Amino acid sequence: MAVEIIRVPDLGGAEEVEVIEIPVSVGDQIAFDDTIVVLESEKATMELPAPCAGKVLKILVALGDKITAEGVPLMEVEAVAGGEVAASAASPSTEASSELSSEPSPNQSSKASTSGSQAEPKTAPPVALQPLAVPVEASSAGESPAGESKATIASSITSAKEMSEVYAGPYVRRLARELGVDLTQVQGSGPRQRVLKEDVQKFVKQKVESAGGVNGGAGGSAIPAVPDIDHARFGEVDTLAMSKIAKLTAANMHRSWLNVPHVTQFDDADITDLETFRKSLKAEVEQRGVKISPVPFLLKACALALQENPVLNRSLHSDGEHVIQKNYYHIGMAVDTPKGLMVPVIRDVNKKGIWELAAEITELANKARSGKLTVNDMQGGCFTVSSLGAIGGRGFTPIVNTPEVAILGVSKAAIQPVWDGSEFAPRKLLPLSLSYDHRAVNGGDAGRFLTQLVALLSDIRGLVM
Ligand code: CAO
Repeated sequence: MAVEIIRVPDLGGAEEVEVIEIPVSVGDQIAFDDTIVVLESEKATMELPAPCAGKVLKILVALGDKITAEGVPLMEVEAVAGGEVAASAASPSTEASSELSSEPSPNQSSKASTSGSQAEPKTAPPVALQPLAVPVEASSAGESPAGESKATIASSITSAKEMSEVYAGPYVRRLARELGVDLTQVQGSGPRQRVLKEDVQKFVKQKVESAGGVNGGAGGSAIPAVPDIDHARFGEVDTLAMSKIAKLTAANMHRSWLNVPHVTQFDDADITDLETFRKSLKAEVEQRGVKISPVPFLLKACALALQENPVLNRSLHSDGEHVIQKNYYHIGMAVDTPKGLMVPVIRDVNKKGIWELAAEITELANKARSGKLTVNDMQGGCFTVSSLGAIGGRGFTPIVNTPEVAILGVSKAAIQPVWDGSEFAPRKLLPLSLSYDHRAVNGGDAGRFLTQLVALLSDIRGLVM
């Protein structure tokens, strides 16, 4: 491995340049073309690319050093074995104009000097520095940064507007591009508000923190995107359009999932007696022509439990200072339709009897399935019941239907052995899962609600009294 000394190339006519950034440290592995030093003249900023790959052994200049001539040694690099010194020292966006030799040629004499640096110049590599970022005052009237006569403005600066708005070098611009940072949003802390690498890093850190990534701040959207996959590479696929309802449901679920700190609590209600009672209604069901499933009992029990546990009958106010206590008991009921999930709302459930509720459930479910629900039918809910009992499953964690603060998931009831104190008895247990917004509802509130709900369903006298 050869030790290469990287030197300042031709200053392109500038009388003095200042070392304003050193984006590498001793010990860093650098690749060919990596930016190793950024220099600034009176009118332009110049980024020096590494002419070889290797390990930084010594940095021979310091921030603030003034360089007045070419040839000043900048860095000692242990070049990788077999790695040749690059034929170009120009920026990646410009053509090489000549060779930047890491070793001074014998007939080259030192013309360079620095102030504040310990380095002594030895050679003058014959390559022009390219001005890559232009300070505000040099960017007007289409004037090229004339002090650097051979200079061209790098293509990384794409518009005059950008040039006049942001004062930053290509290294910083590239870093910003890689991190998706809009440089016009970044406050520069360098000379003449030049945006430095540290400014971009600080900006990203602040964004991450304000998005809740580190300090748990409120809101934010720093969510990594799911990569797009070409599924057809793995087999035959069809791309189907989503229905309006499916798109709306997806948006609502996403919003709730991102905004609401969910907790889900589980319990089983012993509905053996409820089921016996329900089956005893068979003749009346036929006579009235109204079908009764466990769902109207569930709605009624929820309304009563909400009355006793008003914390679950609230919505959070958007000002973050208040909650809205609802003194009515309108309950949404999730309906599975061919076009997607719909949630019609049954109003004043606490004031209605089981037959009335059963009739309304059937009517609203039919309207949902035939696409006849009105907007009004789906507004004003305080709480939602999602019953998958007829479909199956032992439990699930429903997503709160915001701005409500709680939702009840109902799974399939099944007969199970229950210890009654002296023996196991076959009882019909209904699995319940209560998800709630932990910003509005504490575990104690949810526990009391669910315990009361279980009690009401297990002894339906409480429901009808
Ligand atoms: N356990 C066991 N059986 C149950 C049950 C339960 N928890 N709940 C209902 N059933 C039975 C009923 O007893 C009835 O059977 P019988 O006629 O033998 O008595 C049958 O299932 C009726 O089911 P149903 O679906 O016709 O009526 P329902 O009143 O139970 O439910 C409705 C109405 C609208 C809630 C339901 O049809 C529905 O759409 N559920 C899906 C909700 C949903 O998709 N939730 C997920 C949302 S989040 O993705």
